[in-house]
Amino acid sequence: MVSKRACRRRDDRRSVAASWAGDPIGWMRQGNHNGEGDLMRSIFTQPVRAFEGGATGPSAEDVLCINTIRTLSMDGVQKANSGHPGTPMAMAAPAYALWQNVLSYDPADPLWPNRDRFVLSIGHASMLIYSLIYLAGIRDVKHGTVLDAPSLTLKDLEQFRQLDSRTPGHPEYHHTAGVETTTGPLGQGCGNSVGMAMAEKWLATRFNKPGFPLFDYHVYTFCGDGDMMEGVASEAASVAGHLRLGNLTWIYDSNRISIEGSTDIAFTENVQKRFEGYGWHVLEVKDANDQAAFLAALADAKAETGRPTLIIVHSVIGWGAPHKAGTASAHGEPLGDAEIRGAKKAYGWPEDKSFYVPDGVLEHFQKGLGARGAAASAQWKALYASYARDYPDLAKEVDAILSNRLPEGWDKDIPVYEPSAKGVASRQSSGEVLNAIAPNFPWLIGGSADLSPSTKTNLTFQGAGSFQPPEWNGTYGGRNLHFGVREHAMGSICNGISLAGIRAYCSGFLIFSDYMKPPIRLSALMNQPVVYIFTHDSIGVGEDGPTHQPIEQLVQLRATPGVTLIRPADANEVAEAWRTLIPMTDRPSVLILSRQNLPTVDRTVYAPASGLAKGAYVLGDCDGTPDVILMATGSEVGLVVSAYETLKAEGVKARVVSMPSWDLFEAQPKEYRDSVLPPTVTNRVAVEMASPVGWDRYVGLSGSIIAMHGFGALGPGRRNCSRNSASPSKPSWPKRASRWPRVDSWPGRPPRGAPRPVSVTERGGDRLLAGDNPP
Ligand SMILES: Cc1ncc(C[n+]2csc(CCOP(=O)(O)OP(=O)(O)O)c2C)c(N)n1
Ligand SMILES: [Mg+2]
Repeated sequence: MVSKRACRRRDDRRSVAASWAGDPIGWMRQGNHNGEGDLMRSIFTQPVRAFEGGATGPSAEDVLCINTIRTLSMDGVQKANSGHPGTPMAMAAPAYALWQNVLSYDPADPLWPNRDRFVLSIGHASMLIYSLIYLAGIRDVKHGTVLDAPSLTLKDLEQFRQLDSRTPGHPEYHHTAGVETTTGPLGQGCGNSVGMAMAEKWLATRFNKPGFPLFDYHVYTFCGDGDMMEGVASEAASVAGHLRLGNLTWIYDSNRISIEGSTDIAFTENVQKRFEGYGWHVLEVKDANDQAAFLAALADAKAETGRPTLIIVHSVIGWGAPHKAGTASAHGEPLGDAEIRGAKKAYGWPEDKSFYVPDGVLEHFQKGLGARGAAASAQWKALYASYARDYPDLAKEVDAILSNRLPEGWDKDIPVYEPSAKGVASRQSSGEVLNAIAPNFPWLIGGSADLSPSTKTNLTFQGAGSFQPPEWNGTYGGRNLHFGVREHAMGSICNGISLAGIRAYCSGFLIFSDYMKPPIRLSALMNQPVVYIFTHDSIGVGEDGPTHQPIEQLVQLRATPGVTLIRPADANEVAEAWRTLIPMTDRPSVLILSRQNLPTVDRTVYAPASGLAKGAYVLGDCDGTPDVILMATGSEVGLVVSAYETLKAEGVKARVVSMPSWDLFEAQPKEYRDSVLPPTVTNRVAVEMASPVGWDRYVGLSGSIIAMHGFGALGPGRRNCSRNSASPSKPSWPKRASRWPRVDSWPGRPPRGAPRPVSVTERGGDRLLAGDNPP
């Protein structure tokens, strides 16, 4: 017997009695997802029994499969002694119904391009997807090849959360075949799924031809209360509603429990109305175990092609656990032996067996999901073979997309810029280079968070078009994406687009990269080559004031493993930056661009911009060993070049190094790095209009860093930068190092209580001219 749970009521006047006639499961519960009506949950009035089948119920085999998922999940968490058992137990039934009856997925070919996508945005419920992957017999994939071996074995499930296991705590893309995206940070899977649905629309518009529906897959996302609370999911839902993505279905596990207990303490809004407001089609399934109702909702969702669908599914977390069902303690800790035995008893399961997979379960999956997926993928492959005969050029593109190759000649029109003292803003030259590449790279698509006139990322050539639904007089084949003012979703969506093989870029002001940290990090974790373009890269933004002046953003981005950051110094470095980053298809890149003009360096006098590919290079040099090395990135390279010229004229042996990418530089062999920054030359100055953190690595203990310690100041950009001698507009460098600018040489508003910055002089800057090379 399952004990009765204490009844928690929001309003005692409301009736808590509810009896669902004909409910085969034998538990009663009342309330809805909106916080309206009674909120009585997990009240068991009868023993929890396994499904009984019948007209609306699942078959005996189905029940066996569902309970196998539940018990594997419980056992996996218990053995690991950590994890989240409750939601896999509760959502096993809808997950099984979706996979077994609806999902178009061939377990024998997890790379089949037109497969439906399943995203587990509730990544903490990872045992759910691992159990499904195992039971469905999804094959393993290595380096883009499907192997004749399962992605997961029962042994892998037993290794849940262990070092080097195939079953990490949260599902990881590339690590476990069958996982479509890395999830765990709540809300991200939702954002990714919108990107995947957009990618499908784009692919269908470009490649589908009469009689050749090459791309018509559907994207299904399992999300929870946490996802519904996260802003990124709301932003993404708003985008999906606007874009009328009828190929997207979110299944919301409304168990009204999260870590701190009932969601009544923090989350009482009307989700249904919210999503209806976004333009979604909203359905409700009152009982997660009601297979018939859930399948009907899925059919309804599929039939609705003009709007995304949210299916709100009411469930009881930890369903079946005698004492923990419906409580937060079923969320994120092992159930314990007694609860596991009780739950197994309730399921009609052998209580003593662990990781038990009854005979016939694997076969049953093969009869449903397996057979349906195999037929669909075989049919698609035959279709594609005739498509390749009829449309060879388009098929070539599809092949390149699917194998992560670049189109031939993508870089043939990248411009070369003439020297110019006036120069051009790097955001401007970047826009020009992007527009020179994009016509030769048809699946390079992207946009901005409402800033494309400023970030210069609009594709302006004939036929580029805007990605909009036909209802808004647009086409899903457009290449300019309009994310609206939704930076966080923009990054998350771009990860989803990228996971479909399309090359995605997005843009905004560098200061607002703060709003995009999670998706950038996930791009790196998933090796997705999203291009992040951030303009207005320094205090040169001026009039907008300190709120808009990036200081610590470069440090954060440089500190993110796997992210390549490039801050080019002039138009030709911008061109080289694009030439370098596009072939990097295994990692995200971040391009940092100026708002203000930057002089275009005369490459007949200084070294060619192709040096950018190595991250740092000697731009201007002296004969013999330099007495001082000046290094900078982006807009500050112009400053150090003028300092270099001044010092040179004074007979000082100086070297100037342009250092657009620490990451690329660190990837060079030691000999190269030492040739640029010889270890014996310790008189070094680094200049960057941003936080000094990290530059110590290159200037050493005796070097100097001219950087920012405050938040910048309010004022026109030129004046902001030129209030002292370190001026891009009026460069004039003191002859004596003792008069070099202080470390916080640019005007700034230091945070209250911040320590006084140390001056260059104090750090040994006067040794620069004295030629004293301390060890
Ligand atoms: C962005 C983010 N914040 C916090 C967490 C930590 N966390 C993991 S699960 C969870 C609660 C999620 O609640 P819900 O989605 O309702 O899941 P359920 O308890 O129903 O399984 C939290 C806060 C996280 N994974 N991601
Ligand atoms: Mg919940």
